[in-house]
Amino acid sequence: MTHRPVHTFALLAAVTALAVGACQASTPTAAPSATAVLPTPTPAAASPTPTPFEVPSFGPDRTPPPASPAPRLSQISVTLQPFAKVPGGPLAVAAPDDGTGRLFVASQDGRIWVVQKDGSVLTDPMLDIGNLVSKGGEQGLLGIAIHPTFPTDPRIFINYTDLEGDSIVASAAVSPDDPNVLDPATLTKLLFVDQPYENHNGGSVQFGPDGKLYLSFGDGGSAGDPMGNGQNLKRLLGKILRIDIDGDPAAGPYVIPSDNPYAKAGDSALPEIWHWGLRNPWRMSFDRATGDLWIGDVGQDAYEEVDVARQGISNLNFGWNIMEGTHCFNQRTCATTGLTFPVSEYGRDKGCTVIGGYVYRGKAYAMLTGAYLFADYCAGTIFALDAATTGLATPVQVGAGEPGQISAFGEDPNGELYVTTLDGRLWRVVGAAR
Ligand SMILES: [Ca+2]
Repeated sequence: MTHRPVHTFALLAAVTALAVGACQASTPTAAPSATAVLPTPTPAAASPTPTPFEVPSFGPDRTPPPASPAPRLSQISVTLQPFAKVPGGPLAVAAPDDGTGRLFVASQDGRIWVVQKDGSVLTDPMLDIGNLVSKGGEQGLLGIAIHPTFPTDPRIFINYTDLEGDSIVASAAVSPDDPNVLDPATLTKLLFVDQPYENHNGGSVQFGPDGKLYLSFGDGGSAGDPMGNGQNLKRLLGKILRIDIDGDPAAGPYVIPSDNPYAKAGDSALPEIWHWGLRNPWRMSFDRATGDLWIGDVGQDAYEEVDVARQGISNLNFGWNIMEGTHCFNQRTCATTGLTFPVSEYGRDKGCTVIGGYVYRGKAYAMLTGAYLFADYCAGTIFALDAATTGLATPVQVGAGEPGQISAFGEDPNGELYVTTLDGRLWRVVGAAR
């Protein structure tokens, strides 16, 4: 098969002059037929058994809301209300649940900004690691998460590409002298992942309801996953990882939770792996009401997809690079046994790079409750799904944002949502009936 044109994650490339070689698409070839008949599935190696883990109670402000009717997606609209201006290409939001109303916004250029509850932005960044970070294209400071017990535990966690283009997960602690400063002297590297190409770095960092740290990594880049990382359990690329950062420091920078599916796999699989078969899971989130993990996995040439792992389920193989969405990608070996299909997908008629969002659980816009909101970077479209969907759901357009700019969603302690755009703005998500 001829070399496929490289889609996509044009994200970020749009805001930099950096022309990543792999992003210079050749003449597109015909997309795989949407009606292609799947070959007879061949038996897969031992199909993984989803493993439940125990989820502790959600805490006083994490009480699941009472059962509510399914969101009426055709009757809601979402608009973006300007809230703050954030320099450097904002692309990730974390909110400390400490009563201050602050938001910590990470920008691609290596800075973290403090946005106060009135939308003003502190003059000095909370942290500036611009001198440690490769920037442009899909590289940079890519993710941020705050320790669940913050500020008792003063650490925040970040994922960035270093000057060699490799991925680093690190922590830094808030200064005891200033709650708006992360002490650079406390910067501690936790995890290193070699990146063979510049694109598909993933980069999302989230704490689960179980208090463990979840990390998303893309397949390593180029196009079509030439190294086969997505399906290789001996690589951290193309995976969601789960680590425990509250272990005994003497045991190392993190420890492997004993209930990780490959915790005791020896040489056959890496113990950090939680889910696999992903291409570029740029943004992911947990539904605070259910504990479900939602993943926006950026597609290759034809299909963008949304994946979900219901609460407590591990070891799902989301199919890349055997499948792109629900369609065979590698036609010669399209063995679908054991694969988990997306809960939603869309084609090039609707966009080209999915930006994973959040299930709305706030109080301000009841009509959005239970809707998973996400976006397409290229089109600027805001989509919704019923978070309780049990089949393949068609995304419903509920709004329009900034084409070529939407980089992420964020959630505050009240469950209200935000959107970042690479042109330097933070927006509030506002719901209405239509
Ligand atoms: Ca998939």
